[in-house]
Amino acid sequence: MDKAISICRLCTAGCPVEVTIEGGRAVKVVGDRASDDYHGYSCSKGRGMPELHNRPDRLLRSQKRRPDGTYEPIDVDDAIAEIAEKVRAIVDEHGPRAIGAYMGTRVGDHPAMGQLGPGFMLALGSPLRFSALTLDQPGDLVARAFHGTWLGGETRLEEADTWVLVGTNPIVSHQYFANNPVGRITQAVRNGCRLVVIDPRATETAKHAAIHIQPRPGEDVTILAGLLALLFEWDALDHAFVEQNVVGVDALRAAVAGYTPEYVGARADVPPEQLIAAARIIADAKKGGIYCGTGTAMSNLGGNLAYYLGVVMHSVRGWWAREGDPFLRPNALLPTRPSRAEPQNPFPVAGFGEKLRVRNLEGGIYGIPGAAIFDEILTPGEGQVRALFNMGGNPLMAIPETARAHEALRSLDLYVTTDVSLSSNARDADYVIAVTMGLETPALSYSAESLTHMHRGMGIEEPYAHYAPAAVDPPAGSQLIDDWQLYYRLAQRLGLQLNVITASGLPGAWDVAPIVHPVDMEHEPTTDELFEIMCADGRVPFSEVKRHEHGHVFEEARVTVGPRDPACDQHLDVGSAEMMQELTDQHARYDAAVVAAADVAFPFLLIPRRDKGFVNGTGQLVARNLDKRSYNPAYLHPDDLRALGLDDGDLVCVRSEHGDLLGVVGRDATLRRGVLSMSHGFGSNPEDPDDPVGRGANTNRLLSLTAEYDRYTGMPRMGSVPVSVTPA
Ligand SMILES: Nc1nc2c(c(=O)[nH]1)N[C@H]1C(S)=C(S)[C@@H](COP(=O)(O)OP(=O)(O)OC[C@H]3O[C@@H](n4cnc5c(=O)[nH]c(N)nc54)[C@H](O)[C@@H]3O)O[C@H]1N2
Ligand SMILES: Nc1nc2c(c(=O)[nH]1)N[C@H]1C(S)=C(S)[C@@H](COP(=O)(O)OP(=O)(O)OC[C@H]3O[C@@H](n4cnc5c(=O)[nH]c(N)nc54)[C@H](O)[C@@H]3O)O[C@H]1N2
Ligand code: SF4
Ligand SMILES: [Mo]
Repeated sequence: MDKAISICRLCTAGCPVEVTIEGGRAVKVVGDRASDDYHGYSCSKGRGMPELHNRPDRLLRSQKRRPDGTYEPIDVDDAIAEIAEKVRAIVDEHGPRAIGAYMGTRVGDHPAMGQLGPGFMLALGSPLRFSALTLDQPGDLVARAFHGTWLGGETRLEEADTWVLVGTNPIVSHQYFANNPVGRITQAVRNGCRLVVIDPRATETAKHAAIHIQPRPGEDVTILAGLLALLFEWDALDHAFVEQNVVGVDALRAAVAGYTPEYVGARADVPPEQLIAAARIIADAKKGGIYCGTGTAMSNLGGNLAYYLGVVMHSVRGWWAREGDPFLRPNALLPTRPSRAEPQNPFPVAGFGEKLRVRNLEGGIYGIPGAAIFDEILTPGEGQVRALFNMGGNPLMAIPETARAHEALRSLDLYVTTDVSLSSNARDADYVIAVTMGLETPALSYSAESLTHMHRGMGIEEPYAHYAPAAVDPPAGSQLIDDWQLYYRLAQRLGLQLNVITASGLPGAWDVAPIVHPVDMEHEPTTDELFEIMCADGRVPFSEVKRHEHGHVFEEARVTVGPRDPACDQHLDVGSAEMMQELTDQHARYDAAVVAAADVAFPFLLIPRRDKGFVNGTGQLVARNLDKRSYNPAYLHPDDLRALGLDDGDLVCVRSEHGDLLGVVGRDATLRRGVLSMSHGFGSNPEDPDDPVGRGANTNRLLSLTAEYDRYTGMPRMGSVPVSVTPA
């Protein structure tokens, strides 16, 4: 029995793990106790990696679709040769824009893939990299565009007097406080930090809250505006900070004025005293923070305004890190960013990206709207997308309107995906390239760092870095490649030059000149050689990182927030005209009678949640989760179950205005009544019969891409969706 150290890459927490190996296969995974920064932390998903790697339906060879829809194994280099020929023919006839890519979450598994996948599209000359981020929390970036950026970054949880968590459950999701959220939150609370949690469910995180507001879903803007209104009423602004760094205060004061505790209480269905008590905690906190999550984003068309009010709260309370404070997320493998106690102006959200052919959408700081992908495929005319590369995502199931997704994917001249099983999504592909899984490839704590700009939860708070060689061999008899090798070999055949880009800013925000390193296109590099290039401009030499088997916090790479540049004349904007208009409109549009009428036909509100046992659609059929199930229950409050005459495990039909699904009921006493809480990424390929117990149900069948959507990112309503529930 051997042991090896590796990194779990199932989520962006990237926990170091100790793998027990028998006969070349992983048999046990636990958190690595010798780790500097994680101290042995891991979660049940990470510990389930052996089962995932050794899954009985593991794809051992690449597959090609036959005309009758079945698949036959194909040698991977033959597959790549055929794909290259098809790409060449499509580009020759229709130009590079006819080739699209969809960037999903599994790109993060393999840092080299994060470089060479997008690099392939860049080299091809196609701008159409549809991004899963635009169906996630694009509001986080959009909000910072409207607000501007505090170059000093934020405060550490451990130093905060309060933290406000809106529609996020980090103890399960790890999207914030990633290196052991439960331990860090427990300790912070013990040290006097008072959490305010806003969530229709009494989550694992809410259990640690001083105040848990359990509102009607979809009212985060209402509640945040209400909290800000109280701060104005009590004059609880950090005047010194505001004076020097902030503009737009009067506009903000005017726009939130109508959000009184009584109004908020009635609209969000929460006790006004609770709102006042939460505002008290915020008003008293000298240091603090606020994070929103997918609950907020899904229910608010991506969450632009809610996330905006979040950063606004930081600014009016002066909660940002000050000169002399630690600079969080300083990077270790990549170059760092400016770290001064000063504001940087708002920057453009869009207006510079690829124009899409549908719904007036366009690329922006958030990337290319994933919500446009099916229309770009199905709409004939110049620029029509005819080939799609799926880079680690699940376009069939993760995007609303599954029937249309299926139609679009199957209509393509060429659909190529990488996968580790013949998943529901893979069953729409012409070529399924069988790839290695995490423990079978070298690991590097790179992905979270490279995503620092994309979401406030990304990046590693400490100057921490970790490299680990492959821990186990690929399964016996398999022919697998790393995801990045597909794009490298395609580029080779097409005569394209790929590059590694180690520093890149956001247009208009961080105009960091890209540092471009050409990749040797003659001799295929190893993954380690690519890592070497990717770390070339980092703060800690790759060779140094490699010396620390268990990962390491590099003290020499620590950064302290520096003084304000005396010449700084920039500001943060808490009163963006566009955001204030939206705030006023949302107040004016609200009509209690309309809400009550909607409740009659569709008495429940569907909301999203993350499952402890799965990461989106990964791991469904390997049910090593806590309940030994491979489906996503349709969770309801026990009183709602009783009223509907339903019990745990019953089959139900869930209907919305846009579609229906067959689901399995789950009992959840932590829910607010009247909500149906379900996770996504489950379900069958539309060609197959529904299998609610075996494969779960796809909530994206209940949603519409066009009924209501954000004008920038195209993100539709994906939470707080009116539905009915009836026994099936
Ligand atoms: N175990 C696990 N971890 C994951 C994932 C996973 O699938 N499983 N997915 C990963 C991904 S891709 C992401 S983006 C992150 C997401 O990370 P989070 O955003 O933290 O996701 P959740 O844990 O679902 O927390 C969302 C919370 O919002 C609540 N909610 C729903 N609707 C509303 C609403 O209208 N208002 C408010 N205030 N709350 C609402 C839900 O009850 C839920 O508790 O997690 C990542 N980590
Ligand atoms: N209704 C609804 N829809 C949502 C959300 C929601 O809350 N509700 N959340 C949204 C969010 S936040 C996100 S981030 C997206 C997620 O969107 P995606 O990234 O598109 O979806 P995933 O399910 O993470 O995709 C994982 C895919 O990778 C395959 N796979 C599994 N393991 C491996 C591996 O080791 N290597 C490779 N190459 N492939 C593998 C799986 O078969 C699957 O097809 O979904 C969004 N969609
Ligand atoms: S928190 Fe994320 S990275 Fe850590 S063990 Fe769990 S799934 Fe893996
Ligand atoms: Mo996500």
